[in-house]
Amino acid sequence: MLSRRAFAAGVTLATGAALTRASDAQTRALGEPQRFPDPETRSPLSRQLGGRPGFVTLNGGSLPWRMKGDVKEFHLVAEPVKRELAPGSTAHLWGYNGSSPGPTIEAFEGDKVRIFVTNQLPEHTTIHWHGILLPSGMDGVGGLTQPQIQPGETYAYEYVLKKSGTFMYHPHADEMVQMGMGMMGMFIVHPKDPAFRPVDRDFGFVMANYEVHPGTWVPDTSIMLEFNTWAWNSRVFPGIDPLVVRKGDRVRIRIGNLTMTNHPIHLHGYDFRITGTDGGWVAPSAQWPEVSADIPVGAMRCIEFTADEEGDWAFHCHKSHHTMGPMGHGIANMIGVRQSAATKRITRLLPNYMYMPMGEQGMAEMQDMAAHGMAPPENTLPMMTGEGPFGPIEMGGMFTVVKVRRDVAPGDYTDPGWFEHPQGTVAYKVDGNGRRA
Ligand SMILES: [Cu+2]
Repeated sequence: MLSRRAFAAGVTLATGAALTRASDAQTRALGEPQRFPDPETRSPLSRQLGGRPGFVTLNGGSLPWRMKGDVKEFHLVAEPVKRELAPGSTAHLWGYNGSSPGPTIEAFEGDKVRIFVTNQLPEHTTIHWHGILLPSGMDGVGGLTQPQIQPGETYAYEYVLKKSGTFMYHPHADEMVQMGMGMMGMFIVHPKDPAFRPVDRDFGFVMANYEVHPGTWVPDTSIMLEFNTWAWNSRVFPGIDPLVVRKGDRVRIRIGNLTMTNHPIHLHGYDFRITGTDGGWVAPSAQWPEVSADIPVGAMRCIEFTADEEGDWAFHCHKSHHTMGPMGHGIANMIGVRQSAATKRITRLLPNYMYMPMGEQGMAEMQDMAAHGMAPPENTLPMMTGEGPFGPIEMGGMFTVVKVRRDVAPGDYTDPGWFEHPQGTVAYKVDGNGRRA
């Protein structure tokens, strides 16, 4: 344990100091940790970042810090949280500071940081700082580099941020349960030089998978691969906020993957470059154009583009079952199957059972059912949902919209509503002669 004097002076930073258990006095001195109970996208910490645009955590926010001498102090509290996945469905997760994912940590290259981690979970935990170069004893692997943080204990992690980039934090203790319950967050280290790859808008999210059985609230963490809830910052469509962009802005989107499979994240309307990973920035000569960025498991990708085309641009995982709600998983394939005879027989056998033949002509009727009040089980979202300006959007899971508008003020992230397409720029119905109907 650090001596009180060493702690006050912060002299052990970056000298390979062992991880320390915070004393009661230190923990009391931390004050009440900032909590993020609502799934709203908060304004970036631009003021605290010296006027730079700041990072926008979709449906979340960044953790304010305090200075103690020349050290930036943050306080994370690992604890059970309730997270609305989308209106109509709330999951009982584990997270940090009232939210899953936990608040984003933002700092600068060269900063000395001290991150207090208080464990309010029913079991032990640790935090691993994914991608950050630090002394081995600060790496947060329970049993290997530190004792587990027991319930009620607070530990301090101290290190210098050697390089800028896009990183994550998550437990390295009982991982299948703790990540399967939503414990994760982003860690953004801004370059010291404001002229290094500046952007006007800097968004990000970390992807999680859950298996919340229909009609229940707590994820089943025994699942290996067949999850039914595919989430960005523990939100699913239509609960994921749009990415609001001013026309002409340089835009960066940072995407982390802590699920059990890869996600090809596809943006409509633009080609982009992959400009960074959790290993560092990609040199311009090594970047090639893409419209989908495949994000491997346990990795991050930054994509960048200049928003020169106005519109409502779909932004989603290209695995179609990842853009579906939980009610679409694990059902029989009925496409092309004539079910009327079977329906008659089932109805004769079970006269009091309302048997509904489904899926004969595809599954779009599921969206109609949802729209007409055919409710799925309590706390469970339908397979396809969401209303757009032209009708049902028939999506769920990992889907949202990048909204590019000319009349957005700098620093304004308010949802501008649906795009008003200039006349003559929307696909149109034709008659048998190919003329506009
Ligand atoms: Cu996916």
